[in-house]
Amino acid sequence: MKLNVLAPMMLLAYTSFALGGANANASGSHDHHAGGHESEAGSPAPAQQADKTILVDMHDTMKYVFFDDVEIRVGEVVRFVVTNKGTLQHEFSIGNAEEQKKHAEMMRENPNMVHEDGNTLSLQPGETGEITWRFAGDPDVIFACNIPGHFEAGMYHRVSLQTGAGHLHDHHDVAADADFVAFSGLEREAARVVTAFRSALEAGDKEAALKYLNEDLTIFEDGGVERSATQYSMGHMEADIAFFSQVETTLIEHHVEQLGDMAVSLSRTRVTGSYDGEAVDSEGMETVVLQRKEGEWEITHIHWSNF
Ligand SMILES: [Cu+2]
Repeated sequence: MKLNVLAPMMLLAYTSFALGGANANASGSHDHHAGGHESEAGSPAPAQQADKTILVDMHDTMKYVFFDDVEIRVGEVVRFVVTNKGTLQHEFSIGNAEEQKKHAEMMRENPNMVHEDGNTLSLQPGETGEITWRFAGDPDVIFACNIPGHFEAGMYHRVSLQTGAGHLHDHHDVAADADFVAFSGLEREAARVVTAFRSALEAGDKEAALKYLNEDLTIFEDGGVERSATQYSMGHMEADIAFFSQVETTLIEHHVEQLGDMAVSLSRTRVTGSYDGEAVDSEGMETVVLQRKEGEWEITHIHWSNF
């Protein structure tokens, strides 16, 4: 919500830059696109015609993080302000499924080509760029990074455009699936603490793991309660370390919200492999509450469940 407040300010800041639109970007390297690159999914538009602005982060985890619901109607003009949060180059390209497939093939054949068509933003690490797009035509739209290997690693986001006016929820289930974002807020400091704690458990480093726990924390686990870091270290912790160091855990979903000096982390993991000779294939859910004390984030509550 806070990010939305920034949008009008940023709009002012970008107006002069955006007047040239996508054509200005394209003119240097692709003369045949100088008239504006048409796509089955629509065409570039001037930023001042935008009906709304959507902020997007790109991460080396091959994920786009959208800071607003990606509910777009056919005919709507949307301005995307995109930041590359990673250490690799990434793209934010708009097209329909067929175009994105072709684009990916082209990039594979010619990995060093710089893509500056009107439908593609190509950003270096740390860079922010923007693209304003009028969605018209094919309602099956894919945002994709076509750097070789990235699309294949899951760096795309598919949306079905809403048709007609005022019927946003006609296709609610479909839209909910298409807009599902599995990872959000992972750039936050509190998210790093949760990840570091998990890594320490997996590495079997009890001392490192304990550094992230507030002494007065509460842990709910398997129907039991532990009411301090000391109690945990003398209780379940050994078993948790033994378990996590033997199995393979894969994050399915992870969201971190930070509100002042409090943060909440919600995650789901897939746990596979074997533990003490028994095959394991289960899902774990974890809720972690953190507090910031003297500038440092500490875990004050954990709730784990497995099924
Ligand atoms: Cu990428």
